[in-house]
Amino acid sequence: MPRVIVLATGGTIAGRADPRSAHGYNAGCTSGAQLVASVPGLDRLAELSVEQIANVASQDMSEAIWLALAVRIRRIIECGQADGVVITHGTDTLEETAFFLHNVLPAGTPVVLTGAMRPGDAPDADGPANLRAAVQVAASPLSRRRGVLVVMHGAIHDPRQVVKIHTTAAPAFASPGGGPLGIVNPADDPAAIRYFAPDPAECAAPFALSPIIVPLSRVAIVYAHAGMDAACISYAARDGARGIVLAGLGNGNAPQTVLTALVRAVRQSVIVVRATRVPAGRVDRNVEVDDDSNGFVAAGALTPQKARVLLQLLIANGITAPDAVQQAFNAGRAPCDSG
Ligand code: DAS
Repeated sequence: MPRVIVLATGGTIAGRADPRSAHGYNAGCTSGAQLVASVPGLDRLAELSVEQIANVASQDMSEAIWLALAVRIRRIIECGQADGVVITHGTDTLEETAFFLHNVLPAGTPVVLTGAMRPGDAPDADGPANLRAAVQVAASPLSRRRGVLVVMHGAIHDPRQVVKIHTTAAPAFASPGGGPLGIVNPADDPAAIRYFAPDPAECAAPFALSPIIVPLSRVAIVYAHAGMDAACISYAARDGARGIVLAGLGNGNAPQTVLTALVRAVRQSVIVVRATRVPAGRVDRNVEVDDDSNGFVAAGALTPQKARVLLQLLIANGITAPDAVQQAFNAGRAPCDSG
């Protein structure tokens, strides 16, 4: 039987209803062991063990918990303690944790994050099905060399693509850039998982963990809107931000006064990355903004929240030259020689 270690961190999947309202609940109430015990037949999929890393609602997820997960999973991989890992997690920051781990873990052992949009004691609880699917994916040889994955509502997602797209619906996650990597329990084969494409042959050189100390360098996200002024750029720079990610309009745009303030920040050695508030599509260099002369980086397909994580990791690893930073954003992960 494949060996799967479940690392529990809290979230709605471990939540319990609260009578304060019809849909009220509290995240992070039950343990990972209780979660695993509550899903019938899980022990027929894999030899399971459970560890409680944290028990928080993921709006309270921290860089310290990220590092604890990364260190523990690195050890699981290096010591061959499991064939796959499942992380149960709140849904609010699940995509950011997945993206962080995607950048600091080697790709050989499947690491699957999952959560739930309904607490465990809700009549329409989705956690048990999500946890079962996550164990299936983590235990499958088809998932090897695919590294970190997100499994929610029967879909297998790439951490670089997946985003939470709905505040309450059960199918709350999607990959607008190109769809999921695969599906779990397809109708024609309920016991199977199916990937739509062969595993990537990309370099699996993650960032080194050793230079990463928490808290990571401050990287601010500035949300663009019609009529915005440049005050928030000045605040961020004055607040000690090493990087500023613009959640820009359209193709990563902003009013000219804001772009001028961002150029001033670049001159103060702040790294500026143009991302977008638009839910789908890429931000590429030199379309409406002259990145070459402004010294900006284009986020490519990364959302602002993931661009922030990648920039923090680049800074932690001393990769701050604009060309090297842009190379990492073009790949959506650590440059190949950064491990
Ligand atoms: N607040 C949410 C969180 O813990 C609850 C959830 O959906 O998991 O991220």
